[in-house]
Amino acid sequence: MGFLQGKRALITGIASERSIASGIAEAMHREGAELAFTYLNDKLRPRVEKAAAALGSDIVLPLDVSSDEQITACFDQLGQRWDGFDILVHAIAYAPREAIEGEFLDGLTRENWAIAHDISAYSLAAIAKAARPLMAGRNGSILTLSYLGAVRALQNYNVMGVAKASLEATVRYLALNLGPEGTRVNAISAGPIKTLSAAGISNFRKMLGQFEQNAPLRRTVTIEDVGNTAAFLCSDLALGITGDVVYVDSGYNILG
Ligand code: 0WD
Repeated sequence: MGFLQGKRALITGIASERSIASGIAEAMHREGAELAFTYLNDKLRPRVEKAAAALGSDIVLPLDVSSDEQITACFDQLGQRWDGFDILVHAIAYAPREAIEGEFLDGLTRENWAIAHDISAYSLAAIAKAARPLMAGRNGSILTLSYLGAVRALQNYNVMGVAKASLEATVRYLALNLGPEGTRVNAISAGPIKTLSAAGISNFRKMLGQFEQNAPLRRTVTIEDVGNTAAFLCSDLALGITGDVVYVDSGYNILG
């Protein structure tokens, strides 16, 4: 029997089969969780429906986190299928491309800053708030994805690093707020993985090579590595862990 048997999980952020969210969904399914999915727009819908069907799910809901109406509607609709659920996976981030190439100040505008923080950090708190009534009192677990640029100044990551710092702080405040009702909130800080989002970061290939040569484990991480840690963190094996950022990065973050 899998260690997520009897758990229900809502997975956001699938854009392709290479998405980190796809690796997470796969691992959670393997461990026995029942899944539901969201998709960003009509273009991505068929892909997410296909992924859902392959993992035995027919709950596929629209969710663009820039829309308050869609956030409300998503959890209303989920509540019609499930009287409650246990796991919420937030694998969503976005910054305008000109903000994540070149130097920090090159792409700095009030608008780029606002968009990066809105989609990449505020959205976690917003969906946690909307999910709260369905998740309370059942050892629930909320999980988001961060990156080392939250705590180190990394070339090109720019405003996304600032948004990830906000995301990690949001994890701590949500953990404090939701802990008394049994809901845990954590982040995985993943090493670089070639996904659609990552392709938008300039010099990403160079970064991957540099990572592989220097990380203590001398290898890049996979969506399976992240998926397995995500499944553990959202299971009752991790009931003592909340407000934390767990690094799944071949040890890269310990380097001086
Ligand atoms: O190296 C990497 N790939 C790392 C990614 C290292 C460490 C962390 N992460 C994070 C990302 O910052 C993100 O938070 O992992 C999370 C998932 O990213 P991913 O799997 O690398 O990227 P991708 O497969 O592109 O999925 C992210 C998805 C979007 O994809 P596109 O390519 O269409 O932007 O986030 C979704 C969308 O599906 N997304 C939204 N969902 C709802 N509402 C929105 C939105 N407004 N914007 C983007």
